Amino acid sequence: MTIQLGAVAHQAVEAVREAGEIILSSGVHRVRAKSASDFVTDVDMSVQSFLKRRLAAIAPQVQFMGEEQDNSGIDPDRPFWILDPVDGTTNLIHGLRHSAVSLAYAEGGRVRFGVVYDPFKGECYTAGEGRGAWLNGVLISVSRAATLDAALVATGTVPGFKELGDAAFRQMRLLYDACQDLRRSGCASLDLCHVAAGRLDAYTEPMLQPWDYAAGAIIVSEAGGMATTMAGEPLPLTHGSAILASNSLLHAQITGLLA
Ligand code: LIP
Repeated sequence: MTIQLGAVAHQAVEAVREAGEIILSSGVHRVRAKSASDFVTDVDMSVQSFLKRRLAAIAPQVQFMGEEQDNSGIDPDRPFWILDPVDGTTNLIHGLRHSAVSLAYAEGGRVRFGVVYDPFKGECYTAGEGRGAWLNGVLISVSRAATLDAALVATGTVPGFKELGDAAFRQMRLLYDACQDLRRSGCASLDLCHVAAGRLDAYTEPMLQPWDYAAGAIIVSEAGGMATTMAGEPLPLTHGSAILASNSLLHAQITGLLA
């Protein structure tokens, strides 16, 4: 391992918590549309700049991938951070108070550590490879729901990819007919953490980016769940993908339903 993960992870969690305070203390003053229904605010930029500086001081040899910058120079064969400074930007713009800071550390082609912090609820989710998943220092685990008719499932509507809208709503109808009910929060990283904590039984969305899911995926897997592509493969870290996360018991049932 390139870094002493324990010490670096502890400092990274502290930096992410401080970044969460920027979200709480800043109002949104500027909004820019990157594409239809995909926005960035001055708060996203402030959080990304803050964490880029702090992480460079903590581990200068580690590259930095952030949602709000050009990442074409990232060498995936060398360690890199993966940051979504404000996951749930549209929620933030509308004052919905359901957004998170999502940070992962990747080395050797896989995520080794992740932290997702919800500043509105004061809930900090962390996971290290082989070290379990934690919520505010308490071990968490996925639900035991074994059949779809007992499952509460979160979905996504891919607002930045309207061409995938028909596929998203087709998936939702199939899940709506098979499951107990659906939820759509607008914050993928918290949907993943809620699967890890057993509050949701699964989550799927037809297209997400690595910064949306990299941290949440290891938190799910360390909590006993699975977070994969729709084909059950590891999620890519250099480009976007459809995602399915579950408590493991439901994974094959959902991939079969949505095939
Ligand atoms: C959002 C995700 C959400 C997805 C949106 C967007 P952002 O992240 O959390 O699940 O449906 O399209 O990607 O853009 O707010 O960081």
